[in-house]
Amino acid sequence: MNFLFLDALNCRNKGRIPIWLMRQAGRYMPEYRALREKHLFLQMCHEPELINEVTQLPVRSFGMDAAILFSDILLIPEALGVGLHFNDSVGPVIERPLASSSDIASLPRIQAREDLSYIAKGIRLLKGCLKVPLIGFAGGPFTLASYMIEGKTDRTLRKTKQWMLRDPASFHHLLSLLCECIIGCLEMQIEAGIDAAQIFDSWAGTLAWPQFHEFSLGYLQKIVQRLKTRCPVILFCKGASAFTQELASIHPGAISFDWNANLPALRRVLPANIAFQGNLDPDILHASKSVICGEAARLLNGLRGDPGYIFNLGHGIHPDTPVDSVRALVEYVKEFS
Ligand code: 1CP
Repeated sequence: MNFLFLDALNCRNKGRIPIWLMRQAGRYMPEYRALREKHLFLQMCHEPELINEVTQLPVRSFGMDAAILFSDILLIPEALGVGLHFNDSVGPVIERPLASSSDIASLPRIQAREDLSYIAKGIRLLKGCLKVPLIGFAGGPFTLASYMIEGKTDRTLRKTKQWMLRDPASFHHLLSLLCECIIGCLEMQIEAGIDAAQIFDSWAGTLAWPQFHEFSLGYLQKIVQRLKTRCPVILFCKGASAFTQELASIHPGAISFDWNANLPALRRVLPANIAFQGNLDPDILHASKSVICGEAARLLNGLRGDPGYIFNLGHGIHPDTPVDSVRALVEYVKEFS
């Protein structure tokens, strides 16, 4: 078993810096595209054998130091009955987006262990064969609420923020309901064997500072408090560097930063017992090998010897990323000393 990732997450890594990449199992990999020719994305998420196979693809091809469960944050909204499909050109589509507070009131109560049991089955299969730690995950309440209201990816989140400001009580009602579903889903994943959990509150960075406190942070705190004694929790928000102090104040195991952050400088303001992850710009993987290694070296040199640093991208790998660039990056980070 390779423990580098877990040691770093516990801020006691004395070996080389571990690496894994957000969206490491995805369309940039030829083996993934071959499977996608035979199955719809959602079928792949629902089928434990395929969860097992796809999760392992990047670990086998590149020697990543951690595996992230092949799944999606939108499986909770799907279980809540709002209808979900993935369109190759527009991405996720929620078929019946929430439009009023009565839509929230009529959402069913779900039990993760029953309604999302296929995820636990996939985790159990993986735990029988993986030689690296397994990261489970869920979306953050604000990010899930935004998909359920917008109906698709829309970086402005105008409908969501207008609802939040017009009727904060019903918006909080939705966030509370989602928070319980997320905790239930992650407790199920922990019982099935994940070694760490990452919360993707990807779109919380669109919030103003007081809004972030009110509509994201308090719910993230509840999730961290409920889970942290059972498994380390990593928080990811795009734009998190503006909220570093706030995220640190809820004592997660680690914070994952996007590429805006000056990571070596942030390390100096983060408590030493919080690990941190990131933050190479995924676009750099489209540059030449020497630029990729040069940018990786800049980060690695700035954080050399830090017992709580995990190398990653600042957000997910783009589907058109050259596979040889990913290989070159992973080899470079693993050989760096
Ligand atoms: O084959 C395909 O067409 C599907 C592409 C794909 C994949 C491989 C989607 C659709 N989701 C995933 C897997 C996925 N999603 C993982 C797996 C583990 C990994 O390899 O990292 C994870 C962690 C996610 C999480 C996820 N899904 C997030 C949060 C992370 C982030 O990027 O901020 C979000 C917002 C989603 C929604 C989603 N699922 C898929 C798409 C295209 C999107 C929209 C994301 C966007 O618009 O950027």
